[in-house]
Amino acid sequence: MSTVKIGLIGKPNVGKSTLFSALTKAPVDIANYPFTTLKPNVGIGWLTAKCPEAEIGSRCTPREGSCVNGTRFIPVEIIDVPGLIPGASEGKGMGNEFLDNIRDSEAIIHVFDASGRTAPDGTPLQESRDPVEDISAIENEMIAWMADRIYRDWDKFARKADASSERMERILETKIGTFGIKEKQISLILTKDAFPAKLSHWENSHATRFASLVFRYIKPIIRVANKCDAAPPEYIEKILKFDESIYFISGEYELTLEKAMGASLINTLDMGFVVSQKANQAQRNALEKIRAFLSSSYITRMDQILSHIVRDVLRYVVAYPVADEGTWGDKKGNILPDAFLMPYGTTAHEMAFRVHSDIGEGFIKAIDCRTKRAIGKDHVIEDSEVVRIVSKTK
Ligand SMILES: Nc1nc2c(ncn2[C@@H]2O[C@H](COP(=O)(O)OP(=O)(O)OP(=O)(O)O)[C@@H](O)[C@H]2O)c(=O)[nH]1
Ligand SMILES: [Mg+2]
Repeated sequence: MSTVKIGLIGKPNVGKSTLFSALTKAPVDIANYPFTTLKPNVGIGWLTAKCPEAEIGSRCTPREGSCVNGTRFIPVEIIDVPGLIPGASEGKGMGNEFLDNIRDSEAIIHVFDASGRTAPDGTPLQESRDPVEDISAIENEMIAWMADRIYRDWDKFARKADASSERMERILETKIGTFGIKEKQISLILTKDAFPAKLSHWENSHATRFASLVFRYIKPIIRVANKCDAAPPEYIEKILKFDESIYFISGEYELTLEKAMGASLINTLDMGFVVSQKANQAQRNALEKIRAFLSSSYITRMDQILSHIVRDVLRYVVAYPVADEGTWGDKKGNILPDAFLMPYGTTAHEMAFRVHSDIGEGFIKAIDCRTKRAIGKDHVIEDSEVVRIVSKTK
């Protein structure tokens, strides 16, 4: 099944794996030295959505993910890679080969250390330094990595391409389709700057410009300031001044809460958690400190960041295909078995293809299960829609 993929990148030792572990609940190596992660970690994080089960008065039976107290957990793939350092494109640190593992990620979370306690190569520091200093350098490494992949073997490719009668965006798609970039998206990028009409006239600088536009318009980079629990207020201000859209978090506190939840010391990850009688005084104090910190107005919880990326930045909606508009179940009686993540703009007909290619080909109409009215093939599926597809195929 197709899942949304999100890559986690950043300097070494900034807390990428801590965040990965908290998002996916997977145990991975976390340590206070650079290059703890040597190979990418792939796991599943969970996007939450309000399940429509209450409207039908039955409990749902998800095929994938789960549903807890009316909150549906929908899988999203998260990929944690080793740390990047300035000069990685020239082979410094662990180089940038490992970034090929996040080639088809739709968005990138750039984690940096808000406490400023790590050197550009990730070495822990006693004295702190300006936390915004490395942000652009790391993002330039991402651009250099993609530009290098685009411009690799360019001459041969460009000569062949210029001799063919195909549209430029279609030809470019054959070269950079591995980044998950579609022809339409390439067209958009080509309108954003002046690129030579002949591919053989492209220089390395054009590939670099193209790559930087990919990160601006197609694969957005979301900046996340981690270790805020250890960051002085003046650093938080400095970061906000640099970019007010940055999210502030504490991966360590999030992970501690996850562990407390796993040990049944708290009943929920929400800030209204109740601490169990099992917790000793030290655990109680730690949990209260975390509650106070994560309740600060400038802090965002990690699940909110994930939701923001998938829903607001990538503009996905969640829709529920069912076989029966009365029960909202499938043919076997499973209630709301699937929660599809689909880009906003997906039509009922496209949704039918997502269910099964036969269902798409035999499409007759769809039914909005709330109103029980028929909807046509071009109807754009809205968030939380429950849809029955009527198709010629049985
Ligand atoms: N104070 C504080 N420390 C944190 C936080 N998140 C992670 N750390 C610590 O930072 C260190 C590095 O964490 P990792 O998750 O291994 O960092 P990484 O970015 O994956 O590092 P590499 O794999 O080496 O690139 C560990 O000692 C973590 O415990 C946080 O939110 N606050
Ligand atoms: Mg790591």
